[in-house]
Amino acid sequence: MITLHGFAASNYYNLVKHVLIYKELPFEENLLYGGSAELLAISPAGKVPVITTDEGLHISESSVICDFIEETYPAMPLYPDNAGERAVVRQIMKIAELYFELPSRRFIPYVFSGAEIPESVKVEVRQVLNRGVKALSRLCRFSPWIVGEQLTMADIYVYHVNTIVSTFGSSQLEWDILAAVPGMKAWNDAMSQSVISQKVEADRLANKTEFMQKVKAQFEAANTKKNSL
Ligand SMILES: N[C@@H](CCC(=O)N[C@@H](CS)C(=O)NCC(=O)O)C(=O)O
Repeated sequence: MITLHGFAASNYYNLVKHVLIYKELPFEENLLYGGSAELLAISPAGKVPVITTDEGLHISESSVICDFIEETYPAMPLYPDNAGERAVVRQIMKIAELYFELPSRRFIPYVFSGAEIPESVKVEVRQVLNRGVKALSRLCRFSPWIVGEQLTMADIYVYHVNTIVSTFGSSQLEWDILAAVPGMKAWNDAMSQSVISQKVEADRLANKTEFMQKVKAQFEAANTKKNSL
């Protein structure tokens, strides 16, 4: 049975969990946070999620895990048969990661520490997000799924990317970023209604308080260290 390591407040963890549930694969969850020695032993970059396979192989990086799951468990496919169409799905996932997820994440340390976000950072993040908005507007169809009639890995991936875009990007820039991509907002709302999304969201909420305590402890430890230098 696959073991999924990480914590439910992580959107990267949740997208892999969503894929596992969608494919009806049995898996167990192992609660691990960033910075732990146990995580570093199985994740080269010390990031979650990580999965441990039946053979005892540890795999990190969410998009790599998604590909591994698809290749190993091809039933209930999440990629199209056609190689060109598969490339479009992966292109959307990559663009969402580079131009939606990562710029929005730039705000996280400021939000968690309560520090003011410098205007220069906001300008830079807005520029990158704008690129993402334009690229995704050109690529996504939302009819009804991102690439058309088949629900694909891109639907699951972008849906969980969007939690970070809304929570950090939109709120800090006072810009409804999802609404800037034609069709995305309605599709995102539909995705959020699925039984799987609701289960993943319930688990995320259940983990939120403990996760925030960990974050607070990390910031306090960093401040103590800074003050003692
Ligand atoms: N590129 C990685 C990013 C994963 C990532 O950033 N995970 C965060 C949680 S959402 C993490 O592990 N943070 C802990 C840390 O940075 O120490 C992926 O796609 O899996």
